[in-house]
Amino acid sequence: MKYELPPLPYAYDALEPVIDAKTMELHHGKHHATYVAKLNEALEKEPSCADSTLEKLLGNMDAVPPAIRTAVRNHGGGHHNHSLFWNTLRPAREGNAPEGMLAEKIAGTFGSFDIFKEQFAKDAVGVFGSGWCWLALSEVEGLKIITTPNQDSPLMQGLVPVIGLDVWEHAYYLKHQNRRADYVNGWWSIVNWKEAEERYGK
Ligand code: MN3
Repeated sequence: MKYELPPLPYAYDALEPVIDAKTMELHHGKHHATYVAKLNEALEKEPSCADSTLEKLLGNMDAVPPAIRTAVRNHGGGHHNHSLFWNTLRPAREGNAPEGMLAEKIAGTFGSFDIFKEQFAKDAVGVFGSGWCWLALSEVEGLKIITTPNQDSPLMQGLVPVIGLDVWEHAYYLKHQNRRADYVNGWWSIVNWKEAEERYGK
């Protein structure tokens, strides 16, 4: 199966002022498109992987043939991470917060939504180099905050990503330069919690 760059569910400028249109254009149209192209290129070399889903490949990296394992890790992870990222964003609004069951679980797990935000932001800002910060679901431990380097997916640790924040410099540098904390802080207003809740429910 050939993977395709999914269209954004909103316009390039929809996430202004947190994420500027130019960043979105490059991030989606160049960075994400490259992950898709290189993932396809790798999979063409290994027809044995053709019938698997990307989730299955990422969830069992040891089963991926060594010849394409690094490519699947980087570009398959990149495609999966970014597809999730775009879908869990929405235009900014004040007082943006989860509702319903996910809100209850976050409060129950971390103490309150504010404590969760504080802990998540600290971990996101603290990622050294390029990577991601996630709210992920473990079958055993429930909700947890984790970070991953590069394009590693929580699926590689047997966790299901609920929301993720891309903290690679390409995600924020044009607008925020070195101020990653400003980007993280602004991101709270554009999280699509409705989508996150649906993901959590599944
Ligand atoms: Mn990115």
